Amino acid sequence: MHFKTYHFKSLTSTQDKAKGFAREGLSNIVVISDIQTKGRGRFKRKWYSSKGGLWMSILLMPKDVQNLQYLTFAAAVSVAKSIKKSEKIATKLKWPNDVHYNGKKLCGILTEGIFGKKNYVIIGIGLNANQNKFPDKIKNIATSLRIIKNKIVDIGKLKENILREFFILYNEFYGKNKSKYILKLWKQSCDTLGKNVKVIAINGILEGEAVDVDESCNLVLKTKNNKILKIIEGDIKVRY
Ligand code: BT5
Repeated sequence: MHFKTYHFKSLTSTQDKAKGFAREGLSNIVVISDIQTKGRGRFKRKWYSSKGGLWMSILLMPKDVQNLQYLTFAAAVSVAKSIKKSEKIATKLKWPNDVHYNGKKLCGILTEGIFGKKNYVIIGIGLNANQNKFPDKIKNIATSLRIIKNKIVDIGKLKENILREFFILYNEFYGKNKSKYILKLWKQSCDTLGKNVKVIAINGILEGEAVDVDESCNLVLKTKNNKILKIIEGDIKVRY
């Protein structure tokens, strides 16, 4: 698929810029910014976006907008594969939207939909690449490729690889009845399954074994009393 890339020095958020393009009726656009002054995560949380990271958003107009979580998974798989390829680092995926290394967050993904006469989707990828330190608030939970490798990495090459991998998955496997393959790939690199997790869901904290991620991308949790629960969204804490 043909897409156009726009690279900025500074933006509030690449998601916002991509939304602006969507308002103009445009799609198949990749927005990148060296820094973000108002980078965000899920539930309006702050995403620290200093210079050195790869901050990008992919704006698409998919036919199928039934389950956007598959796009989050496709992005996570693409990031992990690209890091493996260019940096030889084996990362793991954590439900629902993280790529991590030894339990520290390396990359977060934010998928947002704009629904109306036309439906747009914006997949935001935030990858800590060349930062060598983090603000106090996240220094114990975040890491970067530079910290892991102790050297500067080639962000341009990573970006190219991630986009190539992502568009292969999007073009060939995203959509009705096809997305299972994305889930399969995601599960192969996920290390949440089989572990005891604490789920911080919208309506409270739950504990149990993460037994599966189902075809709607929900986390399937087995509690101590053998109850099966499906978690649609939330955060999980896994002990590594
Ligand atoms: C995410 O949210 O992980 C999605 C992050 C998406 C960022 C990209 S960058 C390009 C695009 N433009 C944007 O404005 N956003 C997207 P969530 O799962 O809610 O995680 C947010 C939490 O991660 C925060 O509450 C912090 O605890 C932590 N955090 C913030 N900045 C971080 C960073 N740079 N590295 C690791 N963890 C971070």
